[in-house]
Amino acid sequence: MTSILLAAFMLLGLVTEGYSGGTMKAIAVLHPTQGNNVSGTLSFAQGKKSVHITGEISGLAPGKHGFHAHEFGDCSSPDASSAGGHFNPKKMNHGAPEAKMRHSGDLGNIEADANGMAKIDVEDRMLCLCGKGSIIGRSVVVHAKSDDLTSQPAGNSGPRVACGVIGIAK
Ligand SMILES: [Cu+2]
Ligand SMILES: [Zn+2]
Repeated sequence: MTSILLAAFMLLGLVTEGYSGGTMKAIAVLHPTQGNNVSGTLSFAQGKKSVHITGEISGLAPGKHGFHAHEFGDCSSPDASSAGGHFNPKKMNHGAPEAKMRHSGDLGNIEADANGMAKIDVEDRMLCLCGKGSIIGRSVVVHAKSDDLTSQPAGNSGPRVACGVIGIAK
């Protein structure tokens, strides 16, 4: 009897784990590219229909900076070109974060204050930490200039000043 109960609880435990078992949180630690001083940490939390991105990035020039998820989780090259282009699994054109036609990775701009600090608090409905279009193992890149949200293929946002790989978090 006891062993049956135990088995039932174990099964229940497995089932419960299964339900919450998708990756619900992710993190990206951003490091400066060569010649820059931009760094920060971003947290990603999967909601029912969106991903909530929060964090702080410092060492920026005051003003707006292009902010995207890029295809490859590879920040190894000095200019972060190794991260590839914008993450674009749906093969769309570059656009604004609120546009229907956009790269999945198009997160628009972040804005740094006079001290070069940007606080990020973004809810994005196209990104996911799940399935085929997951951004886990991709990267986040911050650019020197603002993303004009229209120029192809990348919003004319200039060189990459910071890059961080998106990994699974607790
Ligand atoms: Cu970018
Ligand atoms: Zn794009």
